[in-house]
Amino acid sequence: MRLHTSVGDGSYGDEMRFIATADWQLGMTASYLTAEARPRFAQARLDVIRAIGELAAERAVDFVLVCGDVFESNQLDRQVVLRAFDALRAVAVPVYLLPGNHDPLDSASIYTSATFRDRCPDHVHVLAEPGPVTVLPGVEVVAAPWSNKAPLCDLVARACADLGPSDDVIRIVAGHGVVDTLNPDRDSLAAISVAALQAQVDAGRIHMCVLGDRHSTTQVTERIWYAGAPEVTDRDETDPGNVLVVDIDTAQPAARVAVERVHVGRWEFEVAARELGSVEDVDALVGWLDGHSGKDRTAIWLKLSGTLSVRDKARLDAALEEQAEIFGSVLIWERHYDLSVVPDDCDFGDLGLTGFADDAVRELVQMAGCEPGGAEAQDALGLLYRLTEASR
Ligand SMILES: [Mn+2]
Repeated sequence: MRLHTSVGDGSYGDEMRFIATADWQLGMTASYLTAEARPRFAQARLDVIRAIGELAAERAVDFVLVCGDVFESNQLDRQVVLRAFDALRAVAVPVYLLPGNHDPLDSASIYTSATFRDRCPDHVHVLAEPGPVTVLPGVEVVAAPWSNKAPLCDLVARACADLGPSDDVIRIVAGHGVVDTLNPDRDSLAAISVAALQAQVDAGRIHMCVLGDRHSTTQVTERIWYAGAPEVTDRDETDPGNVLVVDIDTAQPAARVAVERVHVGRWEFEVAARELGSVEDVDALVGWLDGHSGKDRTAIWLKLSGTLSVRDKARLDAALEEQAEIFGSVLIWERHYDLSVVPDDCDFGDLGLTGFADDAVRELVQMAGCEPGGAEAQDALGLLYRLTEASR
């Protein structure tokens, strides 16, 4: 074991240290990003492995533990696996991979594919068997791998079932799945019982439990944590982009565990709700987008409501189209869209329309206030406005 002598007042002894992470979801596709941004986002998921390697060196950790969903699925191009291995070579310490619900150890597992078997670097290990495995002298990881997509029991409880006293060993549980205290479906057979796990902690049989599945870093109890995804995967995540650096006092593992969350992710997914009622509101939204840092690594979902004139809506559409070229993506979230376009007298009065075009505008203005067809008429007015303005 590599021992870390603490600095400061020396009130605790030597330590073992590891990085806890999960849910790398390598190979995931992101259809909501622009075509240009998608490969950059995929690359970011690999780059974060290198960032973890740098952090591992900086903090002199003993190993890296990845608690499930390393891969988005068991059916991925060999390119994803080969690139993952290339990135993993930048991690100088042993790396332990736990199969999760996306990458279970079933008959079609990516972990048993020819590419994986033939090309896996020597320092990368798959936690294929449930139960304890010695990762360092005096340190065990108690693994709870998924062997299929629909387990019929609490895999973590099962992996811990036969643990004896931990007199001379530090034990870290590696699991994946939803804990019962956070699961709306409490009757789910596979839910991880927090009470059962905490009882193992209280009995001193385990000293830390790291879980995957929840992509937001979450502390469940003092020693039960979801590491979270090191790079964001979904707009509903509250605290993604982190890994955990875990210190355990080797002399008194039951006495002290220190968990530090370290941000390593570079992408940001953001949801913004705006009520728009004037050109000033439109300009404020555009100004907010303009001032955003890291646009090329940011995806924005807009929840828009309110009422705009045709002219102001056209200004908004043009600005959002432009911003969408710069950001990873700028999307209007359809399910939360409640923006009405109400033609006012100024909208078309200045454009000098005559004849057929003028008739069309009058007809669309009438339709815009009615159902069905109101929304389509509003869109058509906006388009007509922008085309007319552009051709002037
Ligand atoms: Mn996951």
